[in-house]
Formats: sequence, C-alpha cells, structure tokens
Amino acid sequence: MKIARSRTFITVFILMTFVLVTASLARDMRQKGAAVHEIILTPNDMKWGPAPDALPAGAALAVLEGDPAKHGPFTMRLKVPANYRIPPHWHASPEHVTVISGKFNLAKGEKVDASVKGTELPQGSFFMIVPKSAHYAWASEETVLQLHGRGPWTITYVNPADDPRKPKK
Ligand SMILES: [Cu+2]
Repeated sequence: MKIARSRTFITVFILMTFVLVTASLARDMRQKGAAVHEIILTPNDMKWGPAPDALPAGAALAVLEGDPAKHGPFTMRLKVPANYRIPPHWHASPEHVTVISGKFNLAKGEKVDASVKGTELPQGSFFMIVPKSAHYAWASEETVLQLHGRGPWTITYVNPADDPRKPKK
C-alpha cells in the first residue's frame, strides 16, 4: 500500500514536470518566432508621413520598426525643417538619438536660455537622455534624426503652454 502510494506520487511528479517543461519550451519557441521578424530597408523603402501632433508642426516621421505608441522596441526617423525648435521637455523612457544628416543642437534645462549655446551635433552624432531629464533642441538646417528605444514613446513639455497638443485658443 505504501509502495503503491509513493509510485502514484512519482507518476504525478513526472507528469507535472513534463507539462511544465513542455509549456516553457512552447513559450520559448513563441518568443523566438516573434524575434525572427526581420526588417531590411533602404532609404527609398521608408514611408514618410506627418510627425505626431505631440511635436511642433513641420516635422515628418518614418517608423522603421515596431510601433512607438505601443509597448516594445521601436526605431523611427524624424525629419525636421530648418529653424525647427523643440521646447523644453522630458521623456518617460530613455531617449536614444542618432543624427543621420544635417545638424542638431541640444541643451539641458527646463528653460530656454539664450546664453546657452548647447551641444552642436553634426551628422553621425549620438545622444542618450535619461528619463525625466529636461532638455530642448533645435536645428538651423533640415536635419534627419533616428530615434530608437522601447515604447510607448512619450513627450512631456515642461511648460504645458509649449505642448502643440493643447487646444488652440
Ligand atoms: Cu527629447
């Protein structure tokens, strides 16, 4: 009787282990399947449209990977015209930016200070800004930036009056 009970226990244990291992293998395969989705784009393949209204008017956006509005990795390009300014703001997630072409200027702080020259970022430059760290930026010529990170991508303006999403009076 005692032997029969321990046999039952061992059988149940083996079955449960089998079920757990199978479930975790299936999960691993699903995750691998999701990562296999490859993207290969030449500049001509990139589809440009207007940038979201969270950014000052005049910029164009091309999403290269993922969906910046959703959870998960994304890569996008932002093309800003000459004399474009992004007022002081911060992001909820780290901001990774590569200057693809043109020239970008970046300054730290919650208020625009005309005496601050900022950092001039020519083509090929890169910067990473930590979450909740206020900064502002401008471009004196047409500039293309590449932003990558983990969504959802958000922007919060230090001065709510600077937010282009605010209802116009
Ligand atoms: Cu920013």
